Amino acid sequence: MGFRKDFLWGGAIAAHQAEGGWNKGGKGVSIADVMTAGANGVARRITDGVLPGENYPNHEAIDFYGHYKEDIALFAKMGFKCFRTSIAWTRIFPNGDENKPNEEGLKFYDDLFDECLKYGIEPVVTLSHFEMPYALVKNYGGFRNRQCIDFFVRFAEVCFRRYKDKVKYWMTFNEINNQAKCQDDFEPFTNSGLIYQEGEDREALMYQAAHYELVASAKAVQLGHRINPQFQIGCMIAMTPVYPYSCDPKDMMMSVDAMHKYFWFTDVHVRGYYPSYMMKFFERKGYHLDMTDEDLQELKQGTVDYIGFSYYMSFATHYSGTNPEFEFDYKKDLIKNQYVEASDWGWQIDPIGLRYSLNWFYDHYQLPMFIVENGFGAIDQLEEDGSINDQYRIDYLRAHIEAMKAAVDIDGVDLMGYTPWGCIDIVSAGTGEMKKRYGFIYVDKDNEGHGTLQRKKKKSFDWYQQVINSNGENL
Ligand code: P53
Repeated sequence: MGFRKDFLWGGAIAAHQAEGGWNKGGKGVSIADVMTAGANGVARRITDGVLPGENYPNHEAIDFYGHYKEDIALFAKMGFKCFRTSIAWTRIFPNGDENKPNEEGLKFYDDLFDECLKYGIEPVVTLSHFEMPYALVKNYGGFRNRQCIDFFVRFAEVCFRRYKDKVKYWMTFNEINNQAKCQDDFEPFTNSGLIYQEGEDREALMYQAAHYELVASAKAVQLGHRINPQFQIGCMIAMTPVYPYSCDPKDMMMSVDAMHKYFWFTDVHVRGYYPSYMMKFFERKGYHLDMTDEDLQELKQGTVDYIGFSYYMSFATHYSGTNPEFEFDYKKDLIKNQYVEASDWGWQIDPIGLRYSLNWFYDHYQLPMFIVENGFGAIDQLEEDGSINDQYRIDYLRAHIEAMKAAVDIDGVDLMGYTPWGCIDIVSAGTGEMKKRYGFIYVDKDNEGHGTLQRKKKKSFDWYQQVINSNGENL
């Protein structure tokens, strides 16, 4: 009973939210470098390149670029078995379309992974985590352009070859399904580098970009397995289950369609083909996507080894009485769940939803799963004696680990590991804030960018150390 003996306890970050050093070591401008700071309810703006006078929180972030040795030593102290981060694409290919990689960028990740391995910490690496080269957006239109498949695959190949003896666990595209929210500007940009023109069919464009990414992912998976057959290459899905608001069969069908629209991506990654409901949907909509026979072949041959996913919250949907086809529209059909509480940012807290999600994935796909993000974004208070008593974070994580345990012990799902998000405080992806903190380690920096960048353990640091130490028994 309990978690596997080799359970991968760790923590997760992404390059653009932590590293800073946005123009150091030959790095190019990424899409995260042109996003301003927002706030709760205030969207981050996407500027046309890096403009003077704007506040770009990712430019310095927490300077993990300069502090990684100190930070990894702290992770080792907590007992991390693994550490998830991403490789900033622009450190390797500053503009995305070069033929030769940037050696200084490659060297940085050699050092970073060596530092992890020195402590027996297994690197878990995402290739594309909201940080594609901005030049690919400007010059190619991002993933609306088929050429981006080749650019991504070249990037993946360089990383696989260079780190083949240092990194075993990989993921291709972070939260590839976020862009299902295609009527917003943020997700299609962060996922795919899409900037919509006036009058464009946002939905059709998003499906096209997602298709190219799925092909790029499948090609990378095949290549990775050739380079090192030991590689475990996963997909990465943002799992936010959508419950029916009531047992009204109409609400249930809304939930079915919502789950289709959010999670068909997983079908393609795992099974290697589009589910029939999506083919019918494209037909009904009259979408003629650029999807060649060769693409479909690639998808079939490049299926993933495991399902990596993030879990923060759940949603609920109801039938509004206006769409007899039960066609889910995230702008209209989501509803507040009265049975659960929410964070200060309105994220509904639902640990049982994690058990449900593990079951849902396992029922559908029977693949090993890796929870590569989970956590509680909150405002932390520095007490007068310098301590940070983040009991609320401990409570959140404990409840979620208990749910994982139930899924393993009672339901028998196959769970490989758990890497809570933002194991050290970093810049929020959604809002660009520093004050939305997830870490076991506090970083002295505020929303305006002031602070010493000094690191400090929170109460949750010792708690998580004890969780890892007991393989999840001592919560
Ligand atoms: P922040 C939306 C919904 C669920 C997860 O998010 C999301 C998002 C996008 O904001 O993103 C993931 O920082 C993502 C991370 C991100 C983390 O969740 O907005 O993979 O990069 O930081 C938390 O609180």
